[in-house]
Amino acid sequence: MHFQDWLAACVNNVEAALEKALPGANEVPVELHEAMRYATLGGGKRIRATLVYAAGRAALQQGVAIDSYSHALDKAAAAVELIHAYSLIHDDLPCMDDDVLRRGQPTVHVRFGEATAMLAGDALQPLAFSELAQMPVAPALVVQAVQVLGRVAGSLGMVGGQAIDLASVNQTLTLEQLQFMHRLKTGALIEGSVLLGAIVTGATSETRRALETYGSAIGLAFQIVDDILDVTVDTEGLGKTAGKDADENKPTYVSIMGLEESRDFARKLYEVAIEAIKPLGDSAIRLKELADFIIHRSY
Ligand code: GRG
Repeated sequence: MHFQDWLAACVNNVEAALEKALPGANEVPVELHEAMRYATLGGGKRIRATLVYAAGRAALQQGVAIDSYSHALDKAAAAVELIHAYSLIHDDLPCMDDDVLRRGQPTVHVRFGEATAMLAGDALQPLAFSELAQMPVAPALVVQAVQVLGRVAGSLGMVGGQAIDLASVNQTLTLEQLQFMHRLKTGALIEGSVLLGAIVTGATSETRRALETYGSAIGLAFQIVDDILDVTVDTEGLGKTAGKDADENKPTYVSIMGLEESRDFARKLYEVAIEAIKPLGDSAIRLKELADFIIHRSY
């Protein structure tokens, strides 16, 4: 199957899983559920979900069919997208980045009001863990998955990175400080997505270590590419930088390293990621293609 077809199939699968996981739009409290659905089903590249599927495939023991894990992978993929959707809702709030557009549409607080937006984000988070709890795999693997998602989404991961990011407005950061912040804010959930896929299909500890290296490198590369796109591509239509935006006063890779060095750094991280998965051979082909996609994306 060509990469684009595989990607489209992953997106379909996770969107069907999200549709199943989310309460219906007519379920009370209606406005809260509408807001949760609006935030979660309204597009997005679904990179984190596709990393779950790709890592699950790469970690599969020889001779085992991926089909026996597809339901569990759907649930893990939905879980990371639910956490991602909640983080975007909260990140867009007036008390954070105060953005009015996301994925080309009004942000959740603009459409539903601040209180509902906050609650929608709050409600998406436990739903993610509930999805993991329903994965049809050995209970010990469910426990590991819950522990990993808790770690990467919490104060030592994404939320911690966001706290450092907010504190860095109008501050001068060193490259090391910027990197630490992004490893937590953006990188942790991306690395966690890779790990969840690996846990679901029962990766050996050696494979898990390889995938950790891949996930950590590609997670940081994703953020660097994001910073590069912010200055090289007009993303207004995608709502990335629309409206009053605290981002203007935040340090980025491009502001600290310059454009060309940022590109070089992203390429180096790509090479680290590719090197890490080489021992996994053909089973890691989708991870290789996703790394290419992340590095070369234009949106
Ligand atoms: C508020 C708890 C909390 C956390 C927010 C991830 C994050 C932390 C904020 C997102 C803000 C942002 C624009 C970060 C830059 C990198 C990034 C995560 C971009 C958005 O992810 P994509 O490009 O989005 O995967 P799509 O729309 O494709 O899902």
